Amino acid sequence: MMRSYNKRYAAGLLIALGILGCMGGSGGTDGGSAENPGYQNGVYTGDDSTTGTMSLVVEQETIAVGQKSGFSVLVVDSQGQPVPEVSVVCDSEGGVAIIEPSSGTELTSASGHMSGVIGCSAPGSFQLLCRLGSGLNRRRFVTVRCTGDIPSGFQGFPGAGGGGLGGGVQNNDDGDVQIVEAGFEDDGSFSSSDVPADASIDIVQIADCDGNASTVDFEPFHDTYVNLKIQNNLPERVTFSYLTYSVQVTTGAAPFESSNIGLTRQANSSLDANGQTGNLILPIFSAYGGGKWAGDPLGRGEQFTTPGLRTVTFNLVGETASGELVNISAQATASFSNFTRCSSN
Ligand SMILES: [Ca+2]
Ligand SMILES: [Ca+2]
Repeated sequence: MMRSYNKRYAAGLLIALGILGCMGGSGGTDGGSAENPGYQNGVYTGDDSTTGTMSLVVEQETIAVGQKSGFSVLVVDSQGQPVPEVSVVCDSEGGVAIIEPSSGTELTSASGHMSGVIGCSAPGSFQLLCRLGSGLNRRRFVTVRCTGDIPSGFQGFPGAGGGGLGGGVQNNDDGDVQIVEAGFEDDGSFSSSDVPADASIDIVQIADCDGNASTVDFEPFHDTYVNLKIQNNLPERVTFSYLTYSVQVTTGAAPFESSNIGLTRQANSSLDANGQTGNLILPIFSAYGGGKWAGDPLGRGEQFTTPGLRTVTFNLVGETASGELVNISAQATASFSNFTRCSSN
């Protein structure tokens, strides 16, 4: 007998903008200037070379289907001051509607805020994403859990926007074995077993961080790992044997399908019965030749060459102590770009 469990988790992935900053170039800042590096002629032009911060907060991250919640975005510059009149663009997966602003776009107020209202139109876990307009590379994700059944007669939220991030497959909350969180480790640090909130995947290694050819200072650049938090609600032990993933590396091409990534050497590949949770951390993308690759750079691999948001689908296979197949899946979206992780030394 074969039993298949399927749960998609739209991971709640946040981008910690403040850590991306790198004061690149030689002598670009003199340290004594009152000029904020995020501004030019008084206009905010913050980018990856400055350390402005954007935050996204949803008043209620768990919302009953048919109900609404407020959300707000705050944009501050590298000195912690609010940034007014900057364009914020928000979008969502299909089960979350953006009721206000229905266009998804609004300017920040004098206090650096943009606020709005979302509503749940279907049960499941769905991402809300807000980014800065004007080509500023700032994005934040929040996962919204929509609970309960669709109320009879509920017609959705007429006139609302959102839904542009894609389908957002509905939850299967009765899944006996499930992936409850999914995220990425891309900066080489595995400081905790928590699924990281940072969804930034660096695809270009800078060869000379300080711009001085006489010193050797490559940008820190690491393989990318997935971090899956898994829960086993069955009354028997589950042991996982391999993971596969698929991701569209090249726009317009077929998605890259990985080989089986074995778990046999992973100490944590088994979960005890009755609710035990654990994290699986496995390498998925390789740092090679200054670039980032899905699969094997020297074999069947494909390099990420264009920046953008990509959703990675994971499939985890194992079996129960009594020999039943367990097959669970999850998706997580990340921003792939040439992030700057040079340290200012
Ligand atoms: Ca150098
Ligand atoms: Ca980089």
